[in-house]
Amino acid sequence: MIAALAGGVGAARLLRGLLAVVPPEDVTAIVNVGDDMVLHGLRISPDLDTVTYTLAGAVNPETGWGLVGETWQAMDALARYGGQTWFRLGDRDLATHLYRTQRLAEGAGLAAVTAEIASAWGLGLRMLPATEDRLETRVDVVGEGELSFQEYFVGRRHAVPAKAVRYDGDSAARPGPGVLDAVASAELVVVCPSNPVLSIGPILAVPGVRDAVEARRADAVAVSPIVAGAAIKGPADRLLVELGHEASVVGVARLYAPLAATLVIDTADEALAGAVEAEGMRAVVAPSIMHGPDEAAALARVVLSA
Ligand code: FO1
Repeated sequence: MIAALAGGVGAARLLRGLLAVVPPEDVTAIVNVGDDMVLHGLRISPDLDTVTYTLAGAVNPETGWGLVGETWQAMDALARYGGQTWFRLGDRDLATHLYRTQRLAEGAGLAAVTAEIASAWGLGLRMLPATEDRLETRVDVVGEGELSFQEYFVGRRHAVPAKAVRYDGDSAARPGPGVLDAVASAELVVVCPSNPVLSIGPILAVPGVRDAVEARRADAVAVSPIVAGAAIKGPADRLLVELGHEASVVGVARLYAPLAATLVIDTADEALAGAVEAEGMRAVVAPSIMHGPDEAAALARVVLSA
């Protein structure tokens, strides 16, 4: 079994590649919930939904989130009242949040509800929330103070400088059902190409998870989310610099060396392979930008053979 630490878009694309080369039931995705939010009274889990929709082939390919071919009647009707339409919830996407909210209100756990939603989309992999407890990524923005993740990411289009990130609730959060077992029993642990601070960080911040992953270091492979000093999508490069790290595969290696023995870096960073190895990780050089399913499957094969 492969246990993959996953955030949003980049992770979903690699997972799609993994599912093309191994049986889905051999894959367990441990997914970030630090982006989760309650809005309109609804429980919204963006990374769980991005993984679900992408693997179901239903994600909006332009944005990497939400459903393809969406309509926006509810948002338009909400605008009439001056309601909150800054966070775009399509009409069919709303059904996911309505269902999740209702099931949680009935006492179901987020892991159980996630499994019901994944099954309804015909997915065979296991998707585990990193925790079922409250854990909220918060970004301290220069001149504005602390924002919730979505206020930073969507509200400000992450175009504001961050001076700190914290994971509110982390000390009290417990690993979600199956998380520690999956990491301990996996043949391979994969750190997907997600934002190290905003997506992988909140997973590792759950007490017990970082230790569990570090214990599997020899069987862990990370894929760099930074290529030629830039993030493929999102603010990872700028944020790393703002927080005092280096926005390069070497900077990623400094963060990931305790977690994984191997770092997959893009061919554009081949010249930095030696510097990555100087940080204590084995560097594997391979094309790592996944425009489509074929490239995702090829990268998955590299990860599996690394
Ligand atoms: N991202 C945006 O940039 N704008 C949005 O209006 C937006 C709405 C949205 C609704 C549901 C959902 O699951 C994700 C949504 N996202 C939106 C993406 C989301 O902010 C990010 O996917 C993650 O939280 C970061 O990976």
